Amino acid sequence: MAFSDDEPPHVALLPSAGMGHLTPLCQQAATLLGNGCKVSLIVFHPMVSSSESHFITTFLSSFPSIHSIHLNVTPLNAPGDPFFLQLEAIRRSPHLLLPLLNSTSPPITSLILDMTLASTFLPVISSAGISTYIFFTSSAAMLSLCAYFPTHINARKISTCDMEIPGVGVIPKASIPPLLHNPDHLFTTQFIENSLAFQQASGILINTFDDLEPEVLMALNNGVVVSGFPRVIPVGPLKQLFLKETSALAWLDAQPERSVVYVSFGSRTAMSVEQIRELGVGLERSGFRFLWVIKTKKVDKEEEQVELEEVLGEEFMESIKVNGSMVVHGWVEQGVILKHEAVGGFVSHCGWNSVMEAALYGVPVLAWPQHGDQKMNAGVVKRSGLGMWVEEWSWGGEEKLVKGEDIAKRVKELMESTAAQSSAPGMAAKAMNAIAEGGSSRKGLTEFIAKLKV
Ligand code: UDP
Ligand code: G50
Repeated sequence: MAFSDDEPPHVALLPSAGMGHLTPLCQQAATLLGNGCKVSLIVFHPMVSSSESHFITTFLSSFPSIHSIHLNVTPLNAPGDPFFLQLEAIRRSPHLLLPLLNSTSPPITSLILDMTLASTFLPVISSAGISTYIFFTSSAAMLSLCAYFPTHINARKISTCDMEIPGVGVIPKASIPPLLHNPDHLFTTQFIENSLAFQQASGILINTFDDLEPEVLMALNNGVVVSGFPRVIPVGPLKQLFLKETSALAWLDAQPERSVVYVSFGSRTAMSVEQIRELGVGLERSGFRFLWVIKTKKVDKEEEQVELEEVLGEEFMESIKVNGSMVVHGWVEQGVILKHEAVGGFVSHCGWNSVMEAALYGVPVLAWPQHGDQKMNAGVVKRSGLGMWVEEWSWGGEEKLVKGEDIAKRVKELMESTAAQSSAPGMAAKAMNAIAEGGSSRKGLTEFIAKLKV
């Protein structure tokens, strides 16, 4: 993009903890750089997982003109989810960031802020005369829930019933992120504070596109969900970064087209050992070859990695060899896998980035949400035709075990259903249109960048 005067806008991006937040903010950073902006990335230390530190190192070396601003946060010495603790530590550090922003040259004119940091950072940054945009890393469906939640709580006083979002519809209680059922939980308090802070933002960028969530985006932007809500700018699907060789690539190359089921539950979801075993039984019984990424630890830095044999048993490991499938313990470059023509289905926890990657590459999804916002995202998968969702399957640490037989039946359905197999590639075509010249997401991005100059 050409700018009217000499200086391009200088945009800083502020991601939150976890790959699900880091990935889209860095993808957005790369896109802004490619469109002529000067870009700075704020990087917090120490990081929670090795995936995050490895990702940042690779990202910064791939884009040497992106300037990084390092910020040391004081880790909280408390028990609990390490990602939430890191989030809390970051939320407490706007006063450390401000002097760094003020000392950059050329000065930072705009900041793109992860939604989970809105309420503590937005007032401080805005008071310094920097225009602030929110980046919402989940679905527009989840954004509508977030936007309407303070009104819902005020009207009802409790958050334990179904929720009717104006212009969107009724969200069953079971789909509301479990922590939000407790109005006194810190997560809920922050969720409400962040939602209210969005009102002060210059706009909200989101990794989705018009054809994937048309009604919700319209309701948000017509002021039906919350009147006077800032403009929501869909910019997805985001640009995929370093699509390089992975350990599974040679194996995938040897598989027939659309024959493989890819199975992954994201960067931070560890299932119970019993459920992992049952999933193994199901995948085997489906009769399809599978590429299964297993996580046995929430944080990959933790010591005492369990051996896969210990979890799955020697017999199962042996049968994988016979069946010709592949199991990876740890990390794969997911974009490479979903892009590969051998992959014909994706059993996914529905972290929003994974859903968008499936949409981009036209891989039908069998949604098996596990935590947080994932049921809201699974709803998008089902409504849009990107895939299917068995709503009664267990989630959120429920004791209920989903049996292998049931899993096998659904995997077969996913791989053999003509509807699923044709509708997902259709969605990929719409995704590509959205980011092509003249497409809805491309227009949104262009308008956003033009405003950065004003
Ligand atoms: N990811 C990956 N390899 C893995 C697991 C995850 O490349 O083994 C990437 C995935 O492609 C996505 C991000 O990490 O871009 C995870 O974000 P998502 O929102 O899907 O789920 P989360 O991990 O936050 O639950
Ligand atoms: C992770 C999680 C639970 C959860 C969510 C997660 C979301 C996303 C939206 O991403 O709902 C969101 C989260 C926090 C916030 C504002 C918006 O303060 O484990 O519900």
